[in-house]
Amino acid sequence: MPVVSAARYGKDNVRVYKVHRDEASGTHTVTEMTVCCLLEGEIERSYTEADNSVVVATDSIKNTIYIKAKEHPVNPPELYASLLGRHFLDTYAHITVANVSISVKRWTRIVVDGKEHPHSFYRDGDETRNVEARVTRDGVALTSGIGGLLVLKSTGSAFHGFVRDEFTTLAETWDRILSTDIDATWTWKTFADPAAVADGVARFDAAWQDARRISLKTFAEESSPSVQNTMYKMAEQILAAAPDVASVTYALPNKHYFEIDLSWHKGLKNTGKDAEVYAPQSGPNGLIKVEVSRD
Ligand code: AZA
Repeated sequence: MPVVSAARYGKDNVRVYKVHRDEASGTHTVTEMTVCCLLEGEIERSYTEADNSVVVATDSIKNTIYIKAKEHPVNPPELYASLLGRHFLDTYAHITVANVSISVKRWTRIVVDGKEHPHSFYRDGDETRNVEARVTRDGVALTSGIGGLLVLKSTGSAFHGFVRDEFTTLAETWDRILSTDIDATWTWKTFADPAAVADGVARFDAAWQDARRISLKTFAEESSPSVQNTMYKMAEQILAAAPDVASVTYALPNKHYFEIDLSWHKGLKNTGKDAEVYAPQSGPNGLIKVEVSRD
């Protein structure tokens, strides 16, 4: 006899923009985010018996995302995700879990003649600030993160001493290009409820800024012996900076730039210390992941 062993449903890709207008200064602050909200609970019979009486329509879930964005601040996204998720538990007795994912885009204020413009912004790269909230009546589990932060260093990276056997063609290198798309997450110790999330809410922006600063500074300044070691050094610094964070993950693609041997053309020197023109690769790429926790 088949059983529904796991089920969740809701609305994905709900795009939301909110403006805050500071009356005194006339300065606007804007937030653009994409929200996914998936519910779990006593909903099996909607799948097995076509009983829609247990279904909060995904259209209603979308409407709720807008209404809660109007009623509450959307910053930090950790708090908005917690309040939004809790609404479904408070409103529908048969819903036991609300999974809320938020991805915030970057609208950075334009500086004109050295002065910050009050209401004009530019899209500052593909980087996003991300939140995953799993809200139950027992607590709020939150994971925050950074995605799509594309970085490159043209030297200061090496990779040698790896296994050499009959499968190996890769040459050891003491100086290579290193490029990756930073995807980092940090998981918070569980909060009792949204009020506990709101209490000390400044921790979320602080951790995001610390994680971003640590990732960029370590990437730039460290003489990297491998992606593995560099990402570990980033993770341990985030754990040190954010005491309420229980674990940190990184997933870093190694975006390869290959040397091109041009010696066939008039003896052009373009390898080793003479390399200047490289071929950026789309794939295959290395993919290195880690989770670092407090012991
Ligand atoms: N880690 C690196 O930093 N570079 C690599 C790897 C690896 O595991 N494999 N090939 N190149």
